Amino acid sequence: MSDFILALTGGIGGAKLCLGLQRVLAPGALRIIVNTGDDFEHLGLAISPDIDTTVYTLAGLANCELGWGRKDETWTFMEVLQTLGGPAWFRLGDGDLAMHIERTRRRAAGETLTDITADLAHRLGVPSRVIPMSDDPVRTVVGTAAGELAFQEYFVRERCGPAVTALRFQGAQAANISGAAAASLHDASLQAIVIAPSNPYLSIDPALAVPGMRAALRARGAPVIAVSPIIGDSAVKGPTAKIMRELGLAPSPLTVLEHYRGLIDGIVLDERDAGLAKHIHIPARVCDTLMRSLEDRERVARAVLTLALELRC
Ligand code: FO1
Repeated sequence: MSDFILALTGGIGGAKLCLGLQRVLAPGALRIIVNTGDDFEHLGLAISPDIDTTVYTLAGLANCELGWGRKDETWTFMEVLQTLGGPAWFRLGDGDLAMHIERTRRRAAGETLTDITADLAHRLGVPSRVIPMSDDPVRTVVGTAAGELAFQEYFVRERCGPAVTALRFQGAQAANISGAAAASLHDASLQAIVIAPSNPYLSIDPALAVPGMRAALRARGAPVIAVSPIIGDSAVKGPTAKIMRELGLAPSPLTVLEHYRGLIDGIVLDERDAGLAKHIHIPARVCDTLMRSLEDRERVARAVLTLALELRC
């Protein structure tokens, strides 16, 4: 059995770090547990946005401008759908559509999301294991003053506009950790766990809401390291800081640290927040965490791995 690192991730911010880890680690030495709280059924298709963002990023196929979907995409399907009066608020590119159709076909034939994801990732040349957090449906539901919205209605259709009053993860209590995720978390070759700089409330909490996940993350005593998705009082991308304010939380890496209290052993902060290190009660490492280039992603990955090594000594 070979040593490996396990990452817990959601959308594009987390996928960038996973790519950095994949590039600096030996082939096959990265496994990734991915949020499925964003999954939904649309046009009769099983859509798993965070799984696909992770797979496309690790396969070198991601659309970097959009932050989701495939690069060099064409949009004939959407154009025709719109002409025919179909729902056009959630855009499915022509190439991306094949992913959803194939996943839906295999789900209907009885395959698990875990097996489908592993096979599709392998076929697209991904050397890391991409693992759904659960094979059971868990759906993030966003509470707003005007009532509850399904996650993609809030995120895409309403463009994160409504103020968030609450979040819940429908189905989580009845869900099981996927077999592959549980096996990885209990594997003696697990060296460290990385909580990627994904939205803690939208992307990481759905996985933490699955019964047994928190205990499983601590099961082998491997160091758990988070990378802050907040720099100063802003998120690099997405609504993390906005949601924190709406939930009455100060957007700060210290709030993220507090959120993960009892779960993490170390944190990687951005160099702009170096002054906060003295307020932090666990080992912290500081680096430039902005990940624009491949070199940036490798740099953050190395910072995480260095901290993991220090924590293991
Ligand atoms: N995000 C958008 O902002 N607009 C879209 O039309 C959209 C379509 C889409 C299709 C497939 C897919 O896998 C992801 C897609 N996303 C889209 C991104 C996605 O909804 C969110 O970024 C994630 O759920 C949050 O991590």
